[in-house]
Amino acid sequence: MKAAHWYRLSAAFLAAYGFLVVAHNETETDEIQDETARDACPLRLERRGRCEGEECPYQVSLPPLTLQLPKQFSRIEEVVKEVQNLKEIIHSLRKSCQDCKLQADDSRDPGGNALLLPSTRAPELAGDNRVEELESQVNELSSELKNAKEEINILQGRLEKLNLVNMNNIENYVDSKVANLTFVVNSLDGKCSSKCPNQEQIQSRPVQHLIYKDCSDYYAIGKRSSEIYRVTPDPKNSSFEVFCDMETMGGGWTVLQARLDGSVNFTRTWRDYKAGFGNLRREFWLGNDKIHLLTKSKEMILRIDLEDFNGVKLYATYDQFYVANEFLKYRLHVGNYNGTAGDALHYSKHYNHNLKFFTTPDRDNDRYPSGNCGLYYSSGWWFDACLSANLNGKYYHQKYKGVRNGIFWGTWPGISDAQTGGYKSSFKEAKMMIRPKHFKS
Ligand SMILES: [Ca+2]
Repeated sequence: MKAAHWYRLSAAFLAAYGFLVVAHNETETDEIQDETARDACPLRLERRGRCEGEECPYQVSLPPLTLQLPKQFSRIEEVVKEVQNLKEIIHSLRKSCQDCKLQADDSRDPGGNALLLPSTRAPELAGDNRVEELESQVNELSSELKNAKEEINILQGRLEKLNLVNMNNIENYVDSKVANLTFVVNSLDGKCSSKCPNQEQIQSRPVQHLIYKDCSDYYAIGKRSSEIYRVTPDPKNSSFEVFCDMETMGGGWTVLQARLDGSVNFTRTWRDYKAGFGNLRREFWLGNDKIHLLTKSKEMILRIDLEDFNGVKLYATYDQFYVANEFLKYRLHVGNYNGTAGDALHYSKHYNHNLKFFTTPDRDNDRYPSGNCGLYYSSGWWFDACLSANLNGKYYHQKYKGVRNGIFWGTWPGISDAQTGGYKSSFKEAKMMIRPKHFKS
């Protein structure tokens, strides 16, 4: 608007100026030139031509005029051109728009009847309808998008939940299935269908044909001396020797671990704990693979016997005991506690050895993120983060100082009490053994 205003103003002024110049050029000059007078007064009145009676032609000469024009002045021509161009564009657009409308009407009505409608408002109405149609389509699309977004959110939530089904959950599942199957197999043990051989046939069989799965089978055939026996808990795997305790609490116990005198080092590798080490008549760890086979073969209970250096003897039993295979890192499953030594395997929410993996100084499967409990406590055990029990700790012949890496049972009477000089108590003897849950002595 400003540019247009300037243009109009300037054009009017130029026109006036141009006229003056032209008039001046066409004028014949027959007056007397008086240079000094012209210099003295820039505004001059002169007579031009001849007088007719008293009437004479005169002319006024004005001084040269200088006007400051705005800078945009030089762009006026450009602007005018642009305006012209824009006008043409608008015109062509208007035309094409009209064509468009006609085409649209044509396409909607192949007969071209729309063009023949008497009302001149028809194309406009059609346009309005079209807009409404488009609007409703857009609304539809946006609601569909909203639904899609909600679905994406739901799916995202499900995906997050699925992520929680990690290896631990799968292992839990497999373990529980194995435990269930073990229970079913055990309950079927000894139960025969009508096709089974009768008792006479069984009794007439030579004794060497029987498979002794664990010490309770030897007890069942009358063995009463605590000794080394050969067992075959799983016919698909080779047999191996175990020490049987035929005296404690009715006998029939297969011993898994024994500490007596510190003659065997229990700070061992994964391989050692897997295969077993020590002397079956003295101190030893039977071996995780063997423990797995024994506990898989029948539903087992666990008994732990402890004796401290004051001669106090206490015990703990668990009504279920199962150790998973190596693939599942020999995970521990223990049932309900009973006994006198206290339930150190389920000490608290934060110290719970049940369902923990086996850890050795060279294999960290514990729940302590900043290090290896097995390395710190010199042992192979089902560490949590880290322990309330550790029967494979170092054997100390007396009270000791420093890291509590000795044989430990956290619920032992007075074990957590402050000792003079920071001394820690240890155990004189420890023993772990198993027997079938449905053992009959
Ligand atoms: Ca760790």
